[in-house]
Amino acid sequence: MEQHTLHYEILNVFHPGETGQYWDVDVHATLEELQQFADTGYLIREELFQGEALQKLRDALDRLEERESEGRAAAIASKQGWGFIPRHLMDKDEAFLELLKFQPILSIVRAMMGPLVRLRGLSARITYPGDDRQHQTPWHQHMRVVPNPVPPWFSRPHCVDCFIYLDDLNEDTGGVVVVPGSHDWLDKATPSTYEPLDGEVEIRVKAGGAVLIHGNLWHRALPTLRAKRRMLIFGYTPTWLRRSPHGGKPPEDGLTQTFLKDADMEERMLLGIGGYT
Ligand SMILES: O=C(O)CCC(=O)C(=O)O
Ligand SMILES: [Fe+2]
Repeated sequence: MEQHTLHYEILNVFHPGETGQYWDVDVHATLEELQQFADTGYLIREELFQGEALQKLRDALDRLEERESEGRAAAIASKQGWGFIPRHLMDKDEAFLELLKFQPILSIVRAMMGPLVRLRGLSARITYPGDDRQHQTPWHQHMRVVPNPVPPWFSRPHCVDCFIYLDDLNEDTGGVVVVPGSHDWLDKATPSTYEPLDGEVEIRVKAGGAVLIHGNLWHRALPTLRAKRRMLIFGYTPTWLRRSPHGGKPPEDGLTQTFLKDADMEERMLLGIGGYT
């Protein structure tokens, strides 16, 4: 993997020399790949997790699925829906908390949005095979706050969402479909359908592969027809955006609470504390 180093300085900090003024980011991508990500709104990473690392994530998610079996039962019972979406994963298993600073993702996030970023959420999506396309998603985007018309000083929300697939995407599990460039369409809403759109691209990666998207890229997940499909969704935004509204409050005795007691400035920032003045 070709890498390059980015040097950032945060201007006008209160105390020159303070931690967080200078950042060196070893970016796990080429300049061409970053440009392509900016233009199309997505970037594919094959084999991000392999062997034991992949198995560890699968095991952690399988354990969580067992513990939250009521959510699973409800998802299987519903004939139409997105599937089972467990939330707040970093509070629920060390295997997920360990990914807080996973550089192959975080370095790209920082190359696209600057060094001051936070985790918006880490959730999973598990879909189960069933007749009649029971688990699929309509076209959607993730930052649903854009007004029409767009006023001159509107803060356009940027977000990098990283989909990590723990099973192969294929005919049986269902690929993910995107419309390249649609993250820049600020004056249009996604149609609330499951139908193909002009210019769409279907992406299939093998287990352990990832797809990074701008949070407002138009996308949909194809139906899971014949085999269970597991994936993780990491979302990162600038530090000054709020966490995802989905899934309610994190568990009070979650792992991140203990972790925060000894966390350094960067870790606190990634978990949503500080990072701006
Ligand atoms: O399952 C996928 O491939 C994408 C899921 C998705 O878009 C979502 O949960 O927001
Ligand atoms: Fe989505």
